[in-house]
Amino acid sequence: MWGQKLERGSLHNNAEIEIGSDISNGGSSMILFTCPFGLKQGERGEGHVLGLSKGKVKLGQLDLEGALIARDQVGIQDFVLLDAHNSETAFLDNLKKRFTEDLIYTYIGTLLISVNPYKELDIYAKKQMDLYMGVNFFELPPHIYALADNAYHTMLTEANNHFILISGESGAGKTEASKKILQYYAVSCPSSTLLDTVRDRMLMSNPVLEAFGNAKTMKNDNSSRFGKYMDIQFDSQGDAVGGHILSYLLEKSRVVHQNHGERNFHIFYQLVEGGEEDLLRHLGLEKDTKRYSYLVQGECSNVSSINDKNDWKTVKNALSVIDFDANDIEHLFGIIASVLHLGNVHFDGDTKGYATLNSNAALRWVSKLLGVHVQVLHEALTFRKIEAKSEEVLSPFTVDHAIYARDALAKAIYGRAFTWLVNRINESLENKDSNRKTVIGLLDIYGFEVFTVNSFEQFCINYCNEKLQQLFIQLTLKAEQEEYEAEGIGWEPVQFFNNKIICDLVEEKHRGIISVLDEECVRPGDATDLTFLEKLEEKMGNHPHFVTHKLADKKTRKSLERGDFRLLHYAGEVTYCVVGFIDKNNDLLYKNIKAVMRLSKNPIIQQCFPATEGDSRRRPETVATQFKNSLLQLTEILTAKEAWYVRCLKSNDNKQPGKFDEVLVRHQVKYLGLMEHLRVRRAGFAYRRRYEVFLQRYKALCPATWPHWRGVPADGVETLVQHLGYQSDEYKMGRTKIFIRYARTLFAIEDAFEICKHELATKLQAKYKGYR
Ligand code: AOV
Ligand code: MG
Repeated sequence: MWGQKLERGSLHNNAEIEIGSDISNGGSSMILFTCPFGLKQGERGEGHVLGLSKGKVKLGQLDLEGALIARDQVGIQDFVLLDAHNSETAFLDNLKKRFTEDLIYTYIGTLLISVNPYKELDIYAKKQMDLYMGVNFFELPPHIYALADNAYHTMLTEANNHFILISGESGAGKTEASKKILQYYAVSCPSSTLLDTVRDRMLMSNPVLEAFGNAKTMKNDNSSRFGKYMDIQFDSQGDAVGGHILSYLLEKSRVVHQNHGERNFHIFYQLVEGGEEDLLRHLGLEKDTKRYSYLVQGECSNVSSINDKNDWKTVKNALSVIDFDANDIEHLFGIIASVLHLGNVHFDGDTKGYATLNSNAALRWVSKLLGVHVQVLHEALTFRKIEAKSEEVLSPFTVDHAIYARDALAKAIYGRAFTWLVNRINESLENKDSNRKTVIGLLDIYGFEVFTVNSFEQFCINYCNEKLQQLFIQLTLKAEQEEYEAEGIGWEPVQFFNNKIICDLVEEKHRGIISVLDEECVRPGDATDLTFLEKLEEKMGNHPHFVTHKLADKKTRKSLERGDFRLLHYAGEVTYCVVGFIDKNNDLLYKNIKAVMRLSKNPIIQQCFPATEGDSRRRPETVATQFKNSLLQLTEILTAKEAWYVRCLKSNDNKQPGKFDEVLVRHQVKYLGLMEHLRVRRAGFAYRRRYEVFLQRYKALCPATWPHWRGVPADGVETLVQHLGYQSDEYKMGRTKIFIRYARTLFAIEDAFEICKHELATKLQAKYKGYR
């Protein structure tokens, strides 16, 4: 019955509609309908119906397999169906119209657009999950669950790997989207008691990683300060059986410095505000965030949208689900507290300007919590060990140097503890069973961000976003169009802005910004942030996406300082201040400080500073180069999988519920390339399969191709689709593949296939009934 369009009235006005099985009212604000949800048993109704779904419905004299689903009729649910498809204004009107009715999701084919509502919507309950489970993509109103479900079922039928790329700028809703998807899998997939543990752990890994890796920024009260890629592993029955997380470049500098209006990582406030008295006493902490230098710089420890006390309880509970015992927890929080105490270690200058400790109390706590001797620690923070010939000489630090060493240690401890935590979570999610598994990968990274002052961290984050935009372009705009050409399908190319030029500017070997930075980092002598800038000016001088004070024309020059460089990113201009680039890229920790940490009695610190480290004479890779390589690996991981996209849009800059800032949204629609994507989608084909594969799957639907087709597969496919009555605009025959234009055509054939399979099975059962 799928695809039969029952027009308003064709339900026989006043027909009896009886909800047969346990189909509940969708109950959500996004399903606006006159029929038939919302009707109680025996009530009369009428309506506009487009599709059929699970369950049984009795309609007048008709018995239908499936519930009738009325679609929400606010705007257009899929931009592919938008009449004025070339008009950006029409595109925005549609988004806005839907957003105003709390319909935050809209499709472009199978790509999901999500507009951040900045308010809780009642669309994520269990009943909505049930509603979307196993339903064809376009039968229900757009939803993140529909995308999650479709990826899941495709993975099961095709037995291959998938990933969901969630992108959008800071505060657009990526992390929320990724949580919804994870919850969907955890709640909706089949379960067994054993697997329930894995699922709980997967769900609980979120609050833990958010506590340690998210923080309030000017853009987002819960901003991800690390990149996260999570594989959810499924067995062949579709059970979620395990997971694995890869984390990318944590913004460690936040541990020791926060800009005005921003906070340190959530966990510090949670511990201080929420920690039990005994625990705090044990850690030497006072219940007052203002007491800690590392927590007060942003002058905003309290945030109205955040309840640190409650979050503390959630995190503690989550840690226990992930299998942390009391010892682990003691050691982990010992580390967190030690960082706070370290921040309170202050130095004075003696008569020669050398650093001396102005009080020992904070240092004693650090020493106690990390299990290193206080004197050894003291020496490591105020002296540098220099190896001269066979001798070791102690050279005293100036106050600035000592502060630098202290902060470097705090960052190293926190950063390494974070990595340890991710590894530990991975151990608890590991599926030891070697059965064949397929995965769905979820990518949730830090979004593009522009602050008043942008530094090395924003440079890395925005570069990462360039890379993901490039991947999106590669997979959807470039590869798609190239395939039509290769297959000889008549095609009018769609023009788009390719940001490869910016990726190259940043990452190209020997020529890109990262290479120039690395060279300055190893150059002996007088390399500084400013000489780095000069080198950039020499090399990038006339690049269309690069400008500095010196290179700019008169008008632009006014907006640039001497120590700035500006990149014209795909998502807009960002001015970076070079101060700190060399230092942050080197990320050095003095050798003797490392040596001290290796003596630690805290077992987590022991793992974070292994004895083997530092033996190698090779210079460690710089931060930017490591990051670049990890993104390269990520791209490889992703391109080996089938892609799904969630594009998150920020509705306004003030986190205001229900406000749709048209200028802001238009800008995002533009730079994300959504109009170009729509053009390719509309002119293109939703589905393609190699002739052999297509024929093999559907041959039972046509007598001429069943059970064997004795000819060229392409001819078999042609015969098959002719038999099915495909119209000429519905498909095209390429060199090696059939291209099907509409997803609904595909769904119809899939449904027919299911019925056919069922009938065959029934026939076979009937035939062999007597033989059992
Ligand atoms: P992000 O992950 O894209 O930013 P988040 O997912 O953290 O952004 O979303 C920011 C805030 O917007 C959340 O804390 C919620 O208050 C709100 N929000 C987002 N999505 C929804 C939704 N579907 N329903 C209700 N509220 C929502 V960043 O990590 O900063 O790049 O770096
Ligand atoms: Mg996030």
